[in-house]
Amino acid sequence: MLYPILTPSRFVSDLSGIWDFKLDDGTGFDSNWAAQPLSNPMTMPVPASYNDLKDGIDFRDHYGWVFYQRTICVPKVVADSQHVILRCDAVTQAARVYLNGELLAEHKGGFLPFEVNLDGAITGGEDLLTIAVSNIIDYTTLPVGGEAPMLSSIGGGDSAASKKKSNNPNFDFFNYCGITRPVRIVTMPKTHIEDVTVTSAFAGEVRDGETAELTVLVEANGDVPVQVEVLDAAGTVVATGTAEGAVDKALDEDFRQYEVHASVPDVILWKPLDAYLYNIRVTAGEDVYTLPYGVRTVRVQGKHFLINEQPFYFKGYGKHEDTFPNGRGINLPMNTRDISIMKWQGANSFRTSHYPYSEEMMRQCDAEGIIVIDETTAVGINFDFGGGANFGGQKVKTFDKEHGIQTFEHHKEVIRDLIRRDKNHACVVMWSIANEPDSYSEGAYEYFKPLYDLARALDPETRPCTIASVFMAGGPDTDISAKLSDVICLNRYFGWYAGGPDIAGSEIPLRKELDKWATIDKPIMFTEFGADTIMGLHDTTPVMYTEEYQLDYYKMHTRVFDEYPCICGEQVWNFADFATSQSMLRVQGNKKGLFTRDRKPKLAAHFFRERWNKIPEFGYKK
Ligand code: GCB
Repeated sequence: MLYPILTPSRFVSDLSGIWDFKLDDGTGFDSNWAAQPLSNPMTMPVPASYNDLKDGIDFRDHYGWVFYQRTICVPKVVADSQHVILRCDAVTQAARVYLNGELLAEHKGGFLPFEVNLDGAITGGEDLLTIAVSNIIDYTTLPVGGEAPMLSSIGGGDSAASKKKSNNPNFDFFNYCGITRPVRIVTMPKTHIEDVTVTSAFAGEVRDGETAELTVLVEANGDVPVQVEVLDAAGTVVATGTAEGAVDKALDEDFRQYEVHASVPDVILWKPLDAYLYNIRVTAGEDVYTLPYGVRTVRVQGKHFLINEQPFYFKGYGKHEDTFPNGRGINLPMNTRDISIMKWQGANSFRTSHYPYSEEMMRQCDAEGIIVIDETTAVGINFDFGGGANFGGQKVKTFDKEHGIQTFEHHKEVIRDLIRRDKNHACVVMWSIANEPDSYSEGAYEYFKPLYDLARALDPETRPCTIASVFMAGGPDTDISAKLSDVICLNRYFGWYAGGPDIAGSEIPLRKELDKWATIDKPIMFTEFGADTIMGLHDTTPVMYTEEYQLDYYKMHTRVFDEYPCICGEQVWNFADFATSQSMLRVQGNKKGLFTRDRKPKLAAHFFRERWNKIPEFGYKK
């Protein structure tokens, strides 16, 4: 799916601003709120999560639907001559989109874009746009949750509050919701480019100065002449190509697919922390679309993760899109700051734990040379966490046909939509199919094998695939990662959830597990390891939660990593402190950040700054 941009043939109108807003009191759909202006609405910014923007727990933890509303106008002359869509970048967790009271589209899943066709629905006057948003998570949604009566876990008995419905996330981040990323009206010619896919190949060696052979697949909804120009960073056309009619590989019968080849001489490769982007300008009939594109290769060989055929070492973090008061709402200044902090620290990568991040962040990582492991929304596929997914104290197995997880079909959709959105990004080097699923129980292989197959089949670059494997998965004998993942990604908490506060003692099981993984011929990396640390808490004896404990914890781990040639990277948990549901284990959120939520460094941040600035991007492990 194409990112919405202005081009000589496309116009974009950003609907960011203050919208009318109302929490559903249970009558929103029956009384058809979408058909008329909301009565007594609140004000609400779009894009943002709504949760932290008004006071009171009932607002923050509202369960169910909310309604956003505003008017839109598209001049009749435009609506008559152009194809008009509404482009929603992310509405969390589900959306129903209405124009003048008529339901035009529904979308499930809170972190990927969708388009609503407005052709024929625009009146040319003022049109009432309503987006109803649900925050409900259950065993069919990704992320996974359950419904819970409040207070049930602390013996609320039959008090009135205990009967109140609430979300019970089976994951460790606050269920921020709303219209979290931009909503735009986009116009384009009626016969237009629907999608562009670019891949590159090398006849000779993969290095600067060689010729890169680009293949550009263009999907359009009609028979049109298709041309491609490749522009270098200075804007000079360095290669061109023309399609010889549509090829018979259309994804959909209404669409044609065109294949264009262009040879880029004296190529400048895209490299980690040294990005170089070409612009691919596609012209299909009257429509023009320009895509930034970095030329680089990625593959796994033995125990190495190769970028441009050189062994890369991941230095970085698991992150969250989490700031105050935006919640998960897009925060462009903070994204910019985060990338600056990563570079200050000598990091080169992060994982989009635990959902796809904004397209603006992905484009910025392309431009800044930050390496990204791109994760789906599949978090919580593990009933051993209990979360909301286990009901009534009854033990249910994750893949139990009747009562277990029912996410498979949606999981496929998410993989399809994620790859369709992010396939052209140079920054994306690996797909993470899920975070900490139950990868060690009966049914896990049958659930995951088709999903890996799907990702590999859909990705034109066939990037490596992985899951971030949970502690309980044990080693290669029990964890399906060993069979399915191209890179073994370990989330491990030796010295925190297991073995804390005995850091020295925790080194023994850490090494034991690594010894087992080292026997298989695959690269291994840590995608999570960390310790909760309250900024400003210090002690001469490093006890848990102090900055000294976090530092010692990381010193022990990194010393061990340096002794294992098979380890190709370390991504700490977490870049910064972040909001979670309330619980006895969380002090106003998860405090495992190297930085506080407002991005001030803890002691360990300085340790990693020293370490990572000494570790080269390539060739660290021989
Ligand atoms: C994990 C999860 C992550 C949590 C983290 C923690 O294993 O993947 O979402 O936030 O542990 O801090 O407990």
